Amino acid sequence: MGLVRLLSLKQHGDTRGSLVSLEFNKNIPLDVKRTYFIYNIKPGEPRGFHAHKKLKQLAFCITGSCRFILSDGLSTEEYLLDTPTIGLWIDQMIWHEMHDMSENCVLLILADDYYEENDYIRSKDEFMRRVNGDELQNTSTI
Ligand code: T46
Repeated sequence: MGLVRLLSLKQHGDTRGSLVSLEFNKNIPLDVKRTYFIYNIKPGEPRGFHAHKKLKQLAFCITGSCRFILSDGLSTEEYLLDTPTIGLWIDQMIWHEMHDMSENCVLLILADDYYEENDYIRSKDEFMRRVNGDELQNTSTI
């Protein structure tokens, strides 16, 4: 399966504008415990550069655009998030980076757990060690 997994939401549009509704555990198949948004973007400043040990997240770009780079340690894929009706899944143990965020970019992130700094792997070396460690363990049990 590819690293880029998307969730498409229905847009209720009429002459007044557009509306998108998020219903947790309904059209959003995630047990959401926390949401946060990222805004006031300083142009050229990338963000992310970490993986989560357990946390699963879904990212929406409400306005503007943001290029996500995702890696599982073996392959790397990228996706330009620029439509408010499209959510990008950020699974556990996926190294993710946000680049080229437009100045008007607003990211809305849904997360299935509370903020816990211990869940972050902020060193790429440590991430690669853990991923390769898991790989070695998986091969040795075959
Ligand atoms: C992620 C990507 C997509 C909190 O106190 N509570 C929170 O819920 C969050 C998310 C962050 N913080 C604090 C921790 C840092 O002192 O806010 C500060 C900035 O966080 P960070 O440098 O991790 O921000 P990003 O944009 O690099 O990463 C964020 C999320 O932290 C992360 O979970 O997956 O967005």
